Amino acid sequence: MPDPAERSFDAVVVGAGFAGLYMLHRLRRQGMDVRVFEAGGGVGGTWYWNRYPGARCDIPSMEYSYQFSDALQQDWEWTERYASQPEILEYANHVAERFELLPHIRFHTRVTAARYDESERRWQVALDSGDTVTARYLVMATGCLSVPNVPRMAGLDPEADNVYHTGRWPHDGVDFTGKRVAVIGTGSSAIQSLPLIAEQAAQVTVFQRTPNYSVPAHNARLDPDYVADLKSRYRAFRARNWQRGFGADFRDSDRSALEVDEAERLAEYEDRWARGGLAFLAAFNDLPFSDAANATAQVFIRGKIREAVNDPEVAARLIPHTPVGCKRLCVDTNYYQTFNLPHVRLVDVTEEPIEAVVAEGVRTTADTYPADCLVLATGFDAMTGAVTRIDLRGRKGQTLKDKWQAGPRAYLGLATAGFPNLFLVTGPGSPSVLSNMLPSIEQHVGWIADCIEYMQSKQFTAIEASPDAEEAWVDHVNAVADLSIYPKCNSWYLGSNVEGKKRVFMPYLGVPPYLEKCAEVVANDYQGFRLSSRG
Ligand code: N01
Repeated sequence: MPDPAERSFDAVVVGAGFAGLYMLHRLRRQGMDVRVFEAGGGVGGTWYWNRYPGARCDIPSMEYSYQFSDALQQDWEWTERYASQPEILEYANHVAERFELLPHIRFHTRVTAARYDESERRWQVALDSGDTVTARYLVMATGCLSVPNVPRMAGLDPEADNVYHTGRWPHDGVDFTGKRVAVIGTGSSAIQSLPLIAEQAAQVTVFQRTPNYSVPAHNARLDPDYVADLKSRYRAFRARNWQRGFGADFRDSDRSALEVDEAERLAEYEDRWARGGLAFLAAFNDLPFSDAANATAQVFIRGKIREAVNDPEVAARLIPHTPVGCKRLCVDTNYYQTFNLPHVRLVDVTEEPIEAVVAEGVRTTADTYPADCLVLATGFDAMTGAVTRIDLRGRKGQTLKDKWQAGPRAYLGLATAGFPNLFLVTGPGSPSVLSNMLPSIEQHVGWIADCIEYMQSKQFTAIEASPDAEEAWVDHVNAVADLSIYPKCNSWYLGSNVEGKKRVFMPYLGVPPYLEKCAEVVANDYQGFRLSSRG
């Protein structure tokens, strides 16, 4: 990168997923010189990497898209109720081309380190190519679920040709025909991919550590009349829904599960089961907060698992004993039914822990299960992994990894004290994964872009979250989480899926109060932030 103009930017954005693309678009529209660095070979972020069979979104496609351009909203045609990974990736590529973003993105380039230069008030950003660039602002658009969690297992070589992590799936697919496949993990990625892997494979052994609740997707082609109707009022429809967290499909209830009689409660659960999707969780307003209310949903889904799975012993192993929604609820097509197939078996690793991956397959304390290939559906170092793996150093050389050792600390999930001019898109402490990600990304990017515009108009050169505001916000995030069921089981929301990671609830529960707080901060001249113009 010899050209000096290629070394100095107004802003550097890390990641070319939906957050990075829109950040680039917004800042360019504000006349800024921006460069995006992306480790992958194309745009799309999570949808670029997660190409496993059956990968699709669990938010209805009509609400999983940008709202910033009416023309884009009207032009783009989704084909299914839940969009498949290839279609979402096509959409990301379309956006990148349509808004002429590609020339400003450098692919196959990983940001390895970044250091805040206090005298210059600029970030020095190191790339794996060996180059260093500088920028006034550094935006981490690195995604909440982007760093694969690879389990530590004796004999496991994650780079081996016959080992596939769902979050790093080969671009030309994997042919499992006639193969014996071991699948480790039973989260959303396994639940989506297992039925399709089982269609091809000669034998599948699923290694389960914790069972998960899953509701049917009932995916289908979109009815053109339904699409036309929505599009005729799309802007208002989306504007209203994005403030409700998960959108219209969720159909939030204002009733407690405990204030209705059993017949009414069952009818509600049956109706939501029949319609499918995450809306099951919104059947009653106290499912995320009351153990007793949540227990009614648990009993209902356990009954559905027993109905779906022929062998009662297998069904018993597949039945979770955690609150519904405490781990992210899964959405499936024939997941439980797949265990009725004669060539699919379930191994509970709490009964017989995995000892090693061996040449013949997977060895547990009880047996060796033959396998020609291994699917690691073991999830991600969620919410913080992508940020802390970069050697980020703020004021006085403090590293973010050290600062977040005891759990992430961020003000509104947007910024973190000690790291001026660094912004996080959907960082810890924002609703992010507990909302429809696309509108949340748009809200964060809009907030950051407006903030930068404000700084420029007032000739400020640095903005930093104040430690007091940050501490108060982190306390509030934890206090709200403690009122809910979320801390009651181990999940990636708490980082407890990753060995050695501090157990702290990371997202913020509550989209409407979050939006209000963000607006209030701006209305009060960036309350809780320190802005300065020295330098
Ligand atoms: O990851 P996960 P995922 N030995 O962490 C198990 C989104 N997503 O990729 O629960 C044995 O949920 C682990 O066990 P445990 C969505 O938000 C969305 O499936 O930690 N097992 C668990 O069963 C989702 O929630 C979509 O005890 C081990 C599994 O691996 C998130 O991404 C589709 C293990 C990991 O499940 C992550 O989903 C896909 C070990 N050492 C993903 N280590 C949709 O939109 C881990 N496990 C529908």
